[in-house]
Amino acid sequence: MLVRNKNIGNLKAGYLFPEIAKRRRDFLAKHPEAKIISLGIGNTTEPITPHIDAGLVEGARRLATKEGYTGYGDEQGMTALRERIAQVFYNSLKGCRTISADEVFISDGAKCDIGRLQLLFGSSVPVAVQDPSYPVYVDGSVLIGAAGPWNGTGYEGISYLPCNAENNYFPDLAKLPKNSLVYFCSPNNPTGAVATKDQLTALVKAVQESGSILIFDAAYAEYIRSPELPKSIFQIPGAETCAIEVNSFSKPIGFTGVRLGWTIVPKTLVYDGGESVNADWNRICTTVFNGASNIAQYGGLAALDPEGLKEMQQLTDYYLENARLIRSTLQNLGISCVGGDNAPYIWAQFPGRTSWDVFEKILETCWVVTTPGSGFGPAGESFIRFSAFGHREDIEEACQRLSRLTL
Ligand code: PGU
Repeated sequence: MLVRNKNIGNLKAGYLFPEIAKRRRDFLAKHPEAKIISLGIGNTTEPITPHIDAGLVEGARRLATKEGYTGYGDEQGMTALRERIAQVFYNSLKGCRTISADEVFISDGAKCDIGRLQLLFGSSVPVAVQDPSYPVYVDGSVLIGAAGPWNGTGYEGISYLPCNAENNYFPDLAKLPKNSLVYFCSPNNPTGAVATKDQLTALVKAVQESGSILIFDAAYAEYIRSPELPKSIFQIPGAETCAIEVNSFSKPIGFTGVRLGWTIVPKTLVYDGGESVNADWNRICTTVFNGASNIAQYGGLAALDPEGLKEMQQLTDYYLENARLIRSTLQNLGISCVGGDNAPYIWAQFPGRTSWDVFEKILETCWVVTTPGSGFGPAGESFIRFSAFGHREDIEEACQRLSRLTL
């Protein structure tokens, strides 16, 4: 018989969000009367806005015409979309290094690209992550064999860089391992913290000095409202020689189900031997990816029109208002929390309690699903993440229920 890939066996448990969905199902089986509200997975809830929807519809309609039909497209994405992303999200940003269209690779989402990016570095690269962090960085590293097995407190081969109230949710950069792959997410999932220009400048310097490469996840960049906070790592000088940026249309325009993202790999980024990372990424994309859906890409193009950008702003404002409501409810209860002002997540601390214990308590007494902080890494223990994605009336109802929470 064929033996199992031992890397899969090294994963300690199921992926976090299906595990939460299972607990919700188990609770509902016992309490079928419960009207559960989810502030758990960061899944968008509001309809796609009219101008962007028209772009999708037009993309689909084209396919039904002889002139407009297209089959496989370029694996890297439509040139017009690559150009537009470079222009709108980078070249019009203050202090951003100029990004050219051939440094933009269109994808079916940031999660998928984070998984594929690991093919660039293989199984022997040391990995550093913010702790807590989006689970795909660590679980993906285990799957490719760069990390694992679990040693009781973390996976072998992963440097967990704690981010907590003591360090203002920014890690101690002296702990970066040499020649490693460093994952960094800002605005952060799960803490909602956003790194300042000075912090990102220090990060880029530390990554350069340690001979490492940074994978910067900017999936929530469009939630930044404070103008002095960088939206892209390429606003930091030097990032073009040490960083890759992954990004997505999921959270700014509700394309979580449509699936569209992009990755920036600068042509100035090289390995130790001088080989081009951009050329290798092109090779990987052309080999194990066949391009994002052409319909989705027309939707993406519409999102980058002035009208689409206005809709993007309105949609992200809506979720940020949800975040404000949740945060003030928690603060009124005396719960210490961060995030929610430039990010759609609130990170709340419950000292002396385990995350799963608090998760169960909130589910049982408020019928609200959350995400246990320990699912994002060892430093997440005793925290709960509240997601601001939800219909306003559900958020208001959840806040009312949470305001009666006693622990
Ligand atoms: N990057 C970060 C930091 C994310 O939080 C998420 C989604 C993604 C990437 C995925 O982006 P796509 O472009 O849609 O692939 N995080 C959500 C959803 C859970 C999941 O497993 O992706 C969350 O609740 O954390």
